[in-house]
Amino acid sequence: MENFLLLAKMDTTDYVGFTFFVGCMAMMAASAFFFLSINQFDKKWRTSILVSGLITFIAAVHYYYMRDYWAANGESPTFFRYVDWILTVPLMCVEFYLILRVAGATKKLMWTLITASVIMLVTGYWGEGVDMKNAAIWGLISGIAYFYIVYLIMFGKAKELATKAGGNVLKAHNILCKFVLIGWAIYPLGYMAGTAGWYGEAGQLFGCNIDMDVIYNIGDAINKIGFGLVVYSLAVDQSKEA
Ligand SMILES: *C/C=C(C)/C=C/C=C(C)/C=C/C1=C(C)CCCC1(C)C
Repeated sequence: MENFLLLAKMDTTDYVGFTFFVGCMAMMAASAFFFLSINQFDKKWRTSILVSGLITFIAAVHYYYMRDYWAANGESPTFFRYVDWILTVPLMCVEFYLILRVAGATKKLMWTLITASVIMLVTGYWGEGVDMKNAAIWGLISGIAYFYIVYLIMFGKAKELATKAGGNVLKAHNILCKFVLIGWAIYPLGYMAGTAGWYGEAGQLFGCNIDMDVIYNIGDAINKIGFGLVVYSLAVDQSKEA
C-alpha cells in the first residue's frame, strides 16, 4: 500500500527521461495547436491539418507511455517506439499525397510510399528488437527502403507532381523533402548508437556516448512538429489565396 500512487522518481541527471518528458509535452501542445486551428482553413486543407494533429497526438500518447516505461525500467521502450512510428510515418506519407492531390497525385503513389515506410520500419524493428546480432543487415535493408522514399519524393513521381503544381505547393514539398533527407537521417544514427557492431560497443557513436533514445526523441520533435508546421504554413498561404 505504501507505493500506492507513487510517482516514479526522476533523477536530476536523467537527461534521457527529461527528453521523454519534454517530448511528451511538446507533442501534446502541438496537437492542441493543430486541432484548434482547423476551422480557420479552407475546406480543401482541413484534412492535411487534421493529419498533422493526428501525427503529434499519436506521438503524445506514445510518449506518455514511453516516459513511464523509461522511468520504471531504465531501458529503451523499443516496442512503443516502433508502434508509434508504424502509425505516424505512414501518415507523413499521406501528407505528401494530400498536398500533391492538386496536381493529380494518385492513391497508388500514396500506397507505394506507405509500403516502403512499413518495410523500413519493420526491418528496423527486427534489427533493434528481435534479431540483434544481425542489426547491420536489417539496418541495410531498412536503409534501402528509406532511400527509395527519398528517391520517389525528390526525383520520382512525387517530384514531378510537385513541379506541376508549382508555387507554394512546390515550395512546401521541397521543404518536406529536406525533412525526410536530413531530419529522417537522424534515426539511422540513433540505430547505430543503440545496436552493437558499428563503432565498438553499443552506445558508442563516433566515440561519444550519446543515448539512442535521446537521438530518437530529438528526431521525433523535429520531424513530427516541424513537418506539421510546414503543412500548416502551406495551408495558411493557400487559404489566403482562395
Ligand atoms: C515520427 C517518426 C519518424 C519520422 C521516424 C522515422 C524513422 C526512420 C526514418 C527510421 C529509419 C531507420 C533506418 C533508415 C535504418 C535503421 C533502422 C531505422 C528504422 C532506425
